[in-house]
Amino acid sequence: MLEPSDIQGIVFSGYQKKPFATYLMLDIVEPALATAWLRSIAECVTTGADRPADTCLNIALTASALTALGLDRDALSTFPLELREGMAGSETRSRTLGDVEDNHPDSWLWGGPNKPVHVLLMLYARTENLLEELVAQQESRFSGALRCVRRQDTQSLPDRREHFGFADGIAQPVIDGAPRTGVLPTRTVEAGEFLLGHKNEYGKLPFVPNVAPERDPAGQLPECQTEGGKRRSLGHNGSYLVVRQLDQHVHEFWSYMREYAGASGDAIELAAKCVGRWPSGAPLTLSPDRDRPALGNANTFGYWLTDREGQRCPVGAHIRRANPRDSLEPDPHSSLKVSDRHRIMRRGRSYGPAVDKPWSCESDDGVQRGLMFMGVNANIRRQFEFIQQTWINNPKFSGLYDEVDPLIGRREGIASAFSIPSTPVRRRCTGLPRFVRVRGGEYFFLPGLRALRFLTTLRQSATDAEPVPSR
Ligand code: N7H
Repeated sequence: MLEPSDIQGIVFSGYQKKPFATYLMLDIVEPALATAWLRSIAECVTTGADRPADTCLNIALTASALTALGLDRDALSTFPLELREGMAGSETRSRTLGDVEDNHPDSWLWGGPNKPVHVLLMLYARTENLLEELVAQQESRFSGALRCVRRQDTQSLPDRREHFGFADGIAQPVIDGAPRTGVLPTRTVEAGEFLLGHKNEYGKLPFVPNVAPERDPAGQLPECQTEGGKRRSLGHNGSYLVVRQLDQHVHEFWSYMREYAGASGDAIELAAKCVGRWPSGAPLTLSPDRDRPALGNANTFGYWLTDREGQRCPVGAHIRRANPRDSLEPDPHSSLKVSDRHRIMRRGRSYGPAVDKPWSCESDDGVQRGLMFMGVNANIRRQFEFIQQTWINNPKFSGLYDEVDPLIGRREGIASAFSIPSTPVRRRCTGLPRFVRVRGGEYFFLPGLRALRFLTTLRQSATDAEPVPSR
């Protein structure tokens, strides 16, 4: 049984009924004040059991924040290396993620070595006014304790589109045992893929961050099952949040599509081949020749039976790389099992003003816009990083040999091509420019509510409080 009241709401919901959202990236300047602030915030966090009419608030913390709040080294060392190092923590990780050259953390607007953040405050509201009130209220609450490194407002685009003009947020894993609101019964994924302390797709209870029992004298945290009950589980009902600020170059994208489609071709069809869905969301594999908005929500499809070679949805299309479903070798059943071990719950939102009719966009207006990508997963290495490294940025993905994801794949050191299987011969687009640039990012711990409250008690008892770390 899941305990929604101990789980932050963002695990279960993208808060679509709250179309206005702002993300505040904060760093802790006064640890003792920050602890007091966190104590008051913990009571305002929206949980999976809440259905607030007007506003929602969720919070996530970096490894440096945990230290600043007084978590000892012993407990911190139980967090995975990815979290402890951070998204930009090593050159190896940056290369793994494709964060090199123009995407390198040195040039990020936040996160990375130059602008570290400790806390991510996610604020959502039903109206613009309610959001402004919420932001102002929060700013006055943390003032003196934390400093705002970056405020990122978001933008809900019409028809749930993202900036290139495609419907987004359609294919999401359904968590086994989660409160379902209006979701048709479908294939579910074990809760442990998105929540710590629960069984995952390997049928295992994976290792969970934990603390020594003497650090939790009041017994606020549950016993840690993987440690035979000898330690307390800090991770229980928590998760990890991957955040990446991705600028989108809409003009670049559509001028490439128009140029490559040629006078007799269809730029929208070519772009749909790159995405794997038509602008309405209709999957190419179900409707290969034209957009059919009636299929805009379709999500129960595979590739193996009808589209193994990618004649409908190219093997290298974005959605097929990000979730190959049943199309991996050796057979559809094993493939689905493998794919289910690399799912991610996408909770991102767009930022920057929408481009009117992006497909006919004639010039670059120079305005910053993009996607604040947010992915919830219980194992950053096996889920987000695997998708990014082994599927999206892998030139040898599924029988391909020298190309990467056409939308978001890296561009350095590879042919920057995209193959479209067709009869009698495949079509091949070359010289794809960079359509997306990484402008910031970080890995966060998304604590459960009990863990969040526990984190506000550490400084009262800590005698060995450490100074605020920069990372
Ligand atoms: Fe992607 N886009 O708008 O073109 N994505 N994505 N994504 N993406 C999807 O199925 C997009 C990014 C996934 O289960 C759709 O909801 C853009 C990252 C996954 O079939 C569209 C950016 C990662 C899926 C886009 C971006 C992913 C998916 C189809 C960056 C993970 C579900 C709508 C600016 C590393 C696949 C839908 C499935 C779908 C777009 C980034 C992952 C339209 C513009 C960084 C797992």
